[in-house]
Amino acid sequence: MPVSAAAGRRLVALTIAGTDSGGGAGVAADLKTFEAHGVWGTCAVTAVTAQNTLGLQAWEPVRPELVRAQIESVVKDIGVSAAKTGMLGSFELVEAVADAVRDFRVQPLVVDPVMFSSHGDELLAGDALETLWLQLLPRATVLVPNMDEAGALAGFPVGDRGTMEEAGRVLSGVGPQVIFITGGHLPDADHSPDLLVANGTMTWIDGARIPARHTHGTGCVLSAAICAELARGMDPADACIAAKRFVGRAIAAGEAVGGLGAGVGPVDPGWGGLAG
Ligand code: PXL
Repeated sequence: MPVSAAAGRRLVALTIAGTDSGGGAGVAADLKTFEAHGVWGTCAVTAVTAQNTLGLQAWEPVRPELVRAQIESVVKDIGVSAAKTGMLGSFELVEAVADAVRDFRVQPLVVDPVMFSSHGDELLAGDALETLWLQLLPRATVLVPNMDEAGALAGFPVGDRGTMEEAGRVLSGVGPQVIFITGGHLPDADHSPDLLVANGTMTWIDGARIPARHTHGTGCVLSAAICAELARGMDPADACIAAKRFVGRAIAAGEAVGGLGAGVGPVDPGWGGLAG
């Protein structure tokens, strides 16, 4: 297992996210991804969802004070090498998480601006966007929106390479060091390019499109893999590229077992991993 040279301890990543009872997304996906990278996973649960491969049946937020308490418990005793945020649900939770990240100096930070579940259910209230923009995005080391999330944040529809680049320009003004906009929904049968905005430069990171039906958890595994690589000391832009490769393997592994349940099955971050 990788150890921190300074402290002689295992590296630690923190996910601040919601649970998925089906184990495919959210905290479960994040902890499995951390483990696959040889990084000790810790969590601050923001919301609990009743969910399976068919959809989201119910969810409830955790009280903001309890979310802050979880972050404080981990930071003050165990220490955090890198953290990520996922489902935050409400503007009260976005605010509580942004405050805790500031107060407990949680850095580097990956922000996955989760807005909808794979089945299209709302996981972030519409009135939370402004708080996300004003309070959390400026604290992000890496911001990882998909095309819909990039559009919601930038304020115009994002549907092709041109609008992805436009959104990249708008979002880079808000503070994240690196922005990685995933192009999984681009109309291209063979390729799945993502846009990396880093150091004032835009780079298209090409990748083969993996024909897959079971893609639940893809975004969570991507942002968790970036977080794990940051915990291991990788440069943020390189971490995005490494995480994209990791997710490709996770999608292929999820597909190989033909999916769990009767609906859209999860990707599998336990495909063999990068531990050690
Ligand atoms: O992939 C976004 C996401 C994040 N967090 C939770 C989820 C989902 C998608 O379904 O359920 C808890």
